[in-house]
Amino acid sequence: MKFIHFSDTHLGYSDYNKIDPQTGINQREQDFYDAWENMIYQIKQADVDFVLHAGDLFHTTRPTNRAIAIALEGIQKINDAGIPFVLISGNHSTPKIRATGSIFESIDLFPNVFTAYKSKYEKFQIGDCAVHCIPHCSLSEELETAFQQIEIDKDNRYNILTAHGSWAGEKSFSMGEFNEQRLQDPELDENIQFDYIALGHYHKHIKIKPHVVYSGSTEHTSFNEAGNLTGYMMVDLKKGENNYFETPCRHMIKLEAIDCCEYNSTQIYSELEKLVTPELNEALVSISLLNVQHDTLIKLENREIDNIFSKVFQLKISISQMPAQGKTIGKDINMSALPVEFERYIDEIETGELDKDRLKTMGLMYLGNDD
Ligand SMILES: [Mn+2]
Repeated sequence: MKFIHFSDTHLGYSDYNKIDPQTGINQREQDFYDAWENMIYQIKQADVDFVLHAGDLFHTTRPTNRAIAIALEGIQKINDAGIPFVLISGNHSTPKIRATGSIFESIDLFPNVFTAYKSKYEKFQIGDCAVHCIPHCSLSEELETAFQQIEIDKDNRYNILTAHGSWAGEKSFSMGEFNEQRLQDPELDENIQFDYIALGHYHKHIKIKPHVVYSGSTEHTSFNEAGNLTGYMMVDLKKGENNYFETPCRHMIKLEAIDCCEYNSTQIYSELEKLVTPELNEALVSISLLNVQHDTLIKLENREIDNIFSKVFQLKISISQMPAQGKTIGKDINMSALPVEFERYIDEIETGELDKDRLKTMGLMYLGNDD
């Protein structure tokens, strides 16, 4: 008995305003579709008895028509190949109000597809395997009830659990989302022992125990995930083995922060130039400039920095200013923050008889900058 476990495909996610020249779709949105289509291809190539998706199929509870069409197209391919496909809903795809209905009602119409999305425990029989499902539950009481209903099915050779949420324990598997659910370890009850526990929610692949595994996501939804691999688990129940396989995604790279306390703007540009490598091409890149002096900050040009990183897909830059005298705490400033742009502007213009310093002080006061 072999199966693939994957999760957190977040179809419909989109960000930045770059367009895929071939499809005309937002490029990041397309990246997530590519990752999904690649998974469908991998599943079809692999000789597996079934597939598990551990939640967050879609990025939102009300996905767009396009995200739905792409999801259905993939699911149909697996369905038509005769491979049973189990999907549970995650916190990103569970409506807060039940009357909204769920897209999973439609997905469930495929004969080889089994979905758990009703805020309750469900069990599916696939070959000689019982698949116990805990989807995202809207209420904590529902989650509690779901856990109470878990019972090992002794008539089956294998028992698998799939659940979506952050696994309780010493280490935190939180995504920092307000509606995430905490999963207790059902094996603390000595009558319960699974052959494999397929988890979704945490976007980084991790084995909590040899048989308790987050597959991780197939793309990255935030810079907190920079450097994480993307991929899926191949589980062989008969051999008692499970292995992680990496899949391609758009690279996301967090560069080491630069301490700029002794640099002027030209020196900062040349430090940034040193960081440019071919690895950054078409990647999502983030960089922090620390301790930038106030006068330097005013002179830094977005355009200049963009030119240095002209080959990256998207640059996220965060700048913290050198703490002013008598102050101990620096403050994160966005480069295009209004007060900074305002000061930059005043420096550039001819003010005639007007006092530039007074203009700045008053302007910043009106803009709500208490510096
Ligand atoms: Mn997720």
